[in-house]
Amino acid sequence: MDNAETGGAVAQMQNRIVMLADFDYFFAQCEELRNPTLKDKPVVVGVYSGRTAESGAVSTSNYIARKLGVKSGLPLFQAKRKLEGTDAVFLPVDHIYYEQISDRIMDIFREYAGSFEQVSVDEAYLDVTEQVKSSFEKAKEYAQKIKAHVKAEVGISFSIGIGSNKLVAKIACDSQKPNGLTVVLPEEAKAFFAPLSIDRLLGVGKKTMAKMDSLGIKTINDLADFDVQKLMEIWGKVLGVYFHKAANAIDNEPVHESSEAESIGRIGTLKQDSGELAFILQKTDELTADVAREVAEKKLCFKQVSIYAVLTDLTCKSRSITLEQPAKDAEVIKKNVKDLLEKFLGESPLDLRRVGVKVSGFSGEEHRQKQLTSFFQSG
Ligand code: DGT
Ligand code: CA
Ligand code: CA
Repeated sequence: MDNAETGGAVAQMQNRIVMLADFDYFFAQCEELRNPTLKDKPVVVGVYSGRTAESGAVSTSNYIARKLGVKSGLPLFQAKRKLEGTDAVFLPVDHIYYEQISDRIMDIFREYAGSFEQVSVDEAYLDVTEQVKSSFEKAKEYAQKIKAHVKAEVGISFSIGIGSNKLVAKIACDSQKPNGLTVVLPEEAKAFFAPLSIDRLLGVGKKTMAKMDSLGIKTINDLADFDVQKLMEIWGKVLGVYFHKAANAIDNEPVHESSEAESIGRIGTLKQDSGELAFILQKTDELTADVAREVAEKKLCFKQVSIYAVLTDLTCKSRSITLEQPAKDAEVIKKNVKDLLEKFLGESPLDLRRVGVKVSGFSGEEHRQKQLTSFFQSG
């Protein structure tokens, strides 16, 4: 290999362009999407623990509610108190609906990305190096195009951070929400990180933060300047080196389609509300066929089968069963869905409006391979 070639390979590694997209106030935005009259009201999506009508915590809230002090994690009774006298709307989480919207957006992202990695229901990395020919200027326009596409097709807004690696993209994205678009050029990254608190780095939790604080490390700049040998003595080689590199905005982790779905599911609306097993099974059989097809494509085996039911009062219920042996066939899904549904219908006083089928607890050749790879990468 001659010098020019080696130089080229290094340059290519250095000129990566990575985006992190994070959907704005996601669960609450989904609720606004299905009911636009919510948009000018405080909206709180809560996880109701079910013991009393008031017990539970805020999952997320829209920005109107946030301005009034209602944020993720706040107990619901406190949220109610803070929003007393307003026309606030409280809603229960509807994960299936949010996942459906998320899936549609992720599919659009895939069209734009060279490599793609979904991190959670509302976050994904896109490596767009080739698509924008290593130009940050083009990357910014490209991001605007993706935002406009998703807004027009799905109706959801999100924030994007752009940087030369995943870490910079993530920190850039967090710096400006909602509907943000933040570009941090490679030569700006260290200065951009410098004043931030160390807990902005992945892996710095409360305990690590307290320890670093006792060493006089408060900002990312303090950490970047701290002797890497000492970091390694305290946290071990892997973590010590990671902290040092992260503080210096260095991150070589590739964007890769991760072991992806932890579950595969489909949901559909019944032609009419119903509590009748045979009628509902027509729908679940259709959904099962789709689920089984995806399971086969991905060469997976599953150990859990679940049903979802959205009732006429719009509450959402689910039931699951764990199989004795991992399975991969549609017939296994069908049989268990039928058993679960039969039992559920016997207990439910209300008819069903929508119904869903899901499998999870995956194993299988590809799944095992991916787990091994990610184990060695993280070690
Ligand atoms: P953002 O990104 O600041 O505009 O707002 P979100 O709501 O999208 O927040 P994010 O990205 O941290 O979380 C994505 C979703 O995860 C959010 O819509 C609801 C859920 N979530 C976040 N924090 C909590 C929490 O503390 N408890 C529960 N139950 N769910 C949470
Ligand atoms: Ca978000
Ligand atoms: Ca997020």
